Amino acid sequence: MAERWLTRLHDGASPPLVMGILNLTPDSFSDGGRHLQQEAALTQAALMVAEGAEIIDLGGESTRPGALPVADDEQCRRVLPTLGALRAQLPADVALSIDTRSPVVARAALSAGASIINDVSGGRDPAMLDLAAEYGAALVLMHMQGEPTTMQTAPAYTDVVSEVLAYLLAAAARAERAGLARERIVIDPGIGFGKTREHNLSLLRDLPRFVQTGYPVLLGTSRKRFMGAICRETSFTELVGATCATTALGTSAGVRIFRVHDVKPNRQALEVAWAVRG
Ligand code: HH2
Repeated sequence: MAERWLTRLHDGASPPLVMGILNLTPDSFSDGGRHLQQEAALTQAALMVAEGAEIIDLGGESTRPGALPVADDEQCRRVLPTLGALRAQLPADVALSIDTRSPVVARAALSAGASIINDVSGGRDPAMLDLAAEYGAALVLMHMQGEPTTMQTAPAYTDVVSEVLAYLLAAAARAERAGLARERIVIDPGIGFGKTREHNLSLLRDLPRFVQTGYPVLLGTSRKRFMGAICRETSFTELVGATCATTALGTSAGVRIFRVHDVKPNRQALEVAWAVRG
């Protein structure tokens, strides 16, 4: 367990980690098109690291509700040059993560210097699990009901928390059977991925059940629409305070990684919540 972020992830005496979001897409829901020029992407990544992000998560495919899949070669075209430049420029202890459902894209990213695969399909493609094991990469397994194109049409569960938990435990067991070390597996309930507002709130309320699995938990609520509905805010970029509320709650519950667009305010929220937790 050589990497610093991984040691910290499992060190109960260290505060949670921040994963800064770098979407290299024209159409992401809150920051689409903002980092298409490599210069802008590098500047944003450097800012997030200066503000306290230990991980940068690069993505070339939006998975917002209604989004269509993006071909592997197009994802690679969007992500690889910036990933390579970041690996050359950023300190070695800043980890790079690739947000993709494609094992082809993930393999290219690992070869270019990424060490984490963030798979919002939760390892549906067994080749992703084999790939993570082959590279000794960390793997984020996120729960999603359905596909981005249709997932918000009519999400339905009998017991959302139990079903999401069971799905993630089964995915993690498959990853371990594929040969991935347990300490490199991270689970994520997938806030907003095939879930109504009530489903999202139930998952947030029951985060301790995810923490009790023993796998480190990642939470991704940043600027998400269900919070805008709660606080009557229509502009995504105005949801920083709302995101920080969930970061504080998640810290109290034992979440270990927060995937956010706005690093500094979320780091403040988690540090204060961490200090209170004692
Ligand atoms: N949410 C998004 C994308 N990737 N990965 C994980 N592990 N958890 C999440 O909650 C998560 C994720 C969606 O947010 P964003 O990247 O801001 O938007 P888009 O998918 O439109 O690029």
